Amino acid sequence: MVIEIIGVPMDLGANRRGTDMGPSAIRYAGLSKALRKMELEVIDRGNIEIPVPESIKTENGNLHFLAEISKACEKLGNVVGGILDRENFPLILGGDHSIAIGSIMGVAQKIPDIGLIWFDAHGDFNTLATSETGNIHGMSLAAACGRGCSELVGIGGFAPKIKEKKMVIIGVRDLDPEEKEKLKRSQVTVYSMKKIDELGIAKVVEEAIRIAGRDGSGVHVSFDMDVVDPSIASGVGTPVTGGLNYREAHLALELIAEANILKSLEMVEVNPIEDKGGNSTAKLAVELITSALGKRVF
Ligand code: Z70
Ligand code: MN
Ligand code: MN
Ligand code: MN
Repeated sequence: MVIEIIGVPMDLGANRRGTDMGPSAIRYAGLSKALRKMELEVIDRGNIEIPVPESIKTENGNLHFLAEISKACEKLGNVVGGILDRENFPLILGGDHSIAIGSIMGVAQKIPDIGLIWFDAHGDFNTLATSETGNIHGMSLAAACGRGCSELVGIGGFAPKIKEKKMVIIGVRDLDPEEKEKLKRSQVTVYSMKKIDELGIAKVVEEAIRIAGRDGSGVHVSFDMDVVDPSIASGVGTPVTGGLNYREAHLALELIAEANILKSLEMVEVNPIEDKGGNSTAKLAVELITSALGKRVF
């Protein structure tokens, strides 16, 4: 398998700087070397060009940096589509989670009926009407469902990108009040941390694979590093206590690898500025990527 890496140094969708350095941090943590050690062929396509926030003069007041994010997502979607056309595997490095709109555009364009497994402490299910921040990284899953403003929803010229019935969120523990109600009324399947405590991560992931992977069309995994507990992943934009532990995070991705359903993967929200342990969060991201791509102990 040929892995094509594409970095998206995006922080326009979040309220603090630093996730723009995520792709560098993950590369610096030894990503290519780790993948080549697994005998995977790696092509690094560099980064999508993203404007620097301080250089943007007129900013959309309600949806922060809407025009810039939409444009970047469209570009990313086309790059991801190209990777799939070459029958290679897209590995997308974020960047804040707004980039998922672009990743999903690319994958859904090429693989109709793709499923989605979304690891996150958050729901990212806001729209302008429910968001308390105006930050687009809190709206990207909703946009993929066809919910929200037309600029985001219509990226790539089609909507919804994926049917809600084939979407699963794992690890949620921080939802805004209206976001929660909207998610409850949707057809997205949500496994909160409470559910993981009750059922165990293996059972949860097994169910997620069944739901998102039904019909055999494969899944895109969007992995927000803040799903992992901040005690081992401090370098994220929005840490929330009570997340996945080290083995739960690995096992989840190991089970997905074993199921042979993964069509593309993105790792987002690594913020090396916030990291309390050197570059430890990016190092963990590299490890998790190797698990998702089939690294086996035994
Ligand atoms: C909040 C919002 C969010 C990630 C924070 C936070 C959303 N619900 N997403 N960090 N990855 O602003 O909408
Ligand atoms: Mn997120
Ligand atoms: Mn999050
Ligand atoms: Mn909030």
